[in-house]
Amino acid sequence: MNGHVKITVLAGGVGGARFLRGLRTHLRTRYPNGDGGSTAEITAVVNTGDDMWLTGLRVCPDLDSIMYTLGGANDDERGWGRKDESERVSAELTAYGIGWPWFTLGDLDLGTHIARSAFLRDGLTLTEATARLAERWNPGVRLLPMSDQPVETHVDIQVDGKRRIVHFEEWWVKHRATVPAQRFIQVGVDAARPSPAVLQAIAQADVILVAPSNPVVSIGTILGVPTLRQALLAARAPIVGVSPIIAGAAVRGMADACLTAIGVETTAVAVGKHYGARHRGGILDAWLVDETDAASVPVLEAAGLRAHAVPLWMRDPATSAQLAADALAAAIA
Ligand code: FO1
Repeated sequence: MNGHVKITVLAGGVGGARFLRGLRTHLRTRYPNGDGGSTAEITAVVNTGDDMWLTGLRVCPDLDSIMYTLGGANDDERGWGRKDESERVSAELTAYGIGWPWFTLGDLDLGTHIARSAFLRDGLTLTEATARLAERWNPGVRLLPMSDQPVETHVDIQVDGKRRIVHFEEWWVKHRATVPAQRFIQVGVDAARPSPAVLQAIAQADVILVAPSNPVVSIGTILGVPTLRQALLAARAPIVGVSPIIAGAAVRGMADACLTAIGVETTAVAVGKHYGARHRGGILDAWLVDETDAASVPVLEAAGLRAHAVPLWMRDPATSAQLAADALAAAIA
């Protein structure tokens, strides 16, 4: 591929952010532009199903995870939010009894939510607001919300003997996904459409990657936006996915709780089959599994998926970059 290779990545929060950081590192060495950057163009199509209005502000967890991580401002230990954070305003909000006391909006993080909400109130789309915020962080990746229309993941749970439908973050953070999710509801999804920028990023990509994000509430939510799946099927680019499950365990978060809720086994094979081979109505041309799952390669091949067993653990920027290189290699294999 010539200099201006275009890579489009479907991504959720933390797993997506690390994968994008590795891809950026790899492309800076593979397609250097002479001053530390890359001639390659990376576009992330990001899940907005975790978003919510909280204390009057629009909060976009996955967009912010990726923006902070690529901007070098994320808290790597906690896995979300800003490093060097403080919580003075959050304590005031709790004192006033507003917001979610179990969902902390840090002082620095609130700067992002206030700025985003101001842009939205000025009439900018979420795509435009995201671009304005990202300018400051110079992430080296174009961040696109999957849609400019709001889509919120809500979860139907049974807690204290009562059936309730709660926002995803309540299930995920307050309950730590320990109460079984009966089903996920994508509020607003019928009225949502991929933005023109998203459709263009899919159509013009040389390679499309599915990051090792939560296959249900991140990648699944993106694929649930009407007409987005069709755009993937029509794309000329090969589509390569990276398993978020290694040796039968979720790498991060509680993806297993989500997979169980939709009746999918927590294995690299089951998730690969869940996404499906593109020539059989699914979205993948190739699927990367960890070396510990190498025995599953023939099973995946039998399901019509080209499969590659490579190291999937993203321990540090170097291993993340190698994973990105392996994913691109699988695209042109
Ligand atoms: N995760 C937590 O475990 N506890 C929190 O208090 C929390 C606050 C929070 C605030 C803003 C934000 O963008 C993300 C936040 N997260 C928190 C992480 C969030 O649950 C995840 O980023 C994703 O939604 C799931 O991947």
